[in-house]
Amino acid sequence: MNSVVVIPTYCEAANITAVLDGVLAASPDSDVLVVDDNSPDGTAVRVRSHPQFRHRVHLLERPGKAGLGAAYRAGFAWALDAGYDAVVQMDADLSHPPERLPALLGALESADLAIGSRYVRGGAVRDWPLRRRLISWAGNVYVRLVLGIPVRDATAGFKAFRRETLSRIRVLDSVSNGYCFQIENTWRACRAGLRVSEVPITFSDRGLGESKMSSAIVREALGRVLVWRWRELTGTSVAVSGPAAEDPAGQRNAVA
Ligand SMILES: Nc1nc2c(ncn2[C@@H]2O[C@H](COP(=O)(O)OP(=O)(O)O)[C@@H](O)[C@H]2O)c(=O)[nH]1
Ligand SMILES: [Mg+2]
Repeated sequence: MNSVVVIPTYCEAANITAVLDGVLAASPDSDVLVVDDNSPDGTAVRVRSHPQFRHRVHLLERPGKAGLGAAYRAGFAWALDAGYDAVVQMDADLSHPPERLPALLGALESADLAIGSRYVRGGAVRDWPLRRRLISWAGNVYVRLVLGIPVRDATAGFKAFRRETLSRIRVLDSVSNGYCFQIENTWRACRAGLRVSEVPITFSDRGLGESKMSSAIVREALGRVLVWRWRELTGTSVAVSGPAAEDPAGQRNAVA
């Protein structure tokens, strides 16, 4: 399967070269797309100066910081247009281990969505401060209780999708701006009856730079999860409403 690893960046100049090198070495058949929101620290300059730029490394530049969900939607649209069979999403801060890419992509042979999971047997979280561990743990308990999905790591950001999965869950039609983009897609995949597999990973605290996590991002996730469940219970859910168009152009029209 030809695959692309989509990496959203905002001020990751200190990490991006190491991440690119790690991905290219760990997954020799994968390309990379960096989606940069005009980072003032020159992240895009580092990407352009990578020896594999325009070969295996590509760059999508956006005018300003518009959130993780928006960056991924743009990156996924690019990947679908380019015809990749599998699309991986991954953070730029060295939290997600590139050496687990083969396991994640391999899982797609028998799954539609493979999640790099911290909370299955063999998975772990390394160096995260107690506050972040608690937010992540509580977030997962909340999502499992409210949405009732059988996924241990519903907030994970290291995932591989078959291209048909992105169409089936209508990913370009998703609404989340912040990190609840992760929850939204996992929920959509579960509700679409797709095969979801969790692959253990060790998650590490970011290499360098600062987290973009904020209370607004947490509030968005708490609120949206409740609204999604409410709509499901009242029969007004828009999670996955029938078979989706296979072509990305059709999807984009649905969003416009
Ligand atoms: N393009 C883009 N990337 C973002 C934005 N917000 C966060 N990111 C990236 O999303 C990934 C996860 O963000 P991070 O700050 O590490 O979140 P944390 O791990 O939850 O603390 C990193 O690669 C960030 O650079 C954004 O608004 N736009
Ligand atoms: Mg991070």
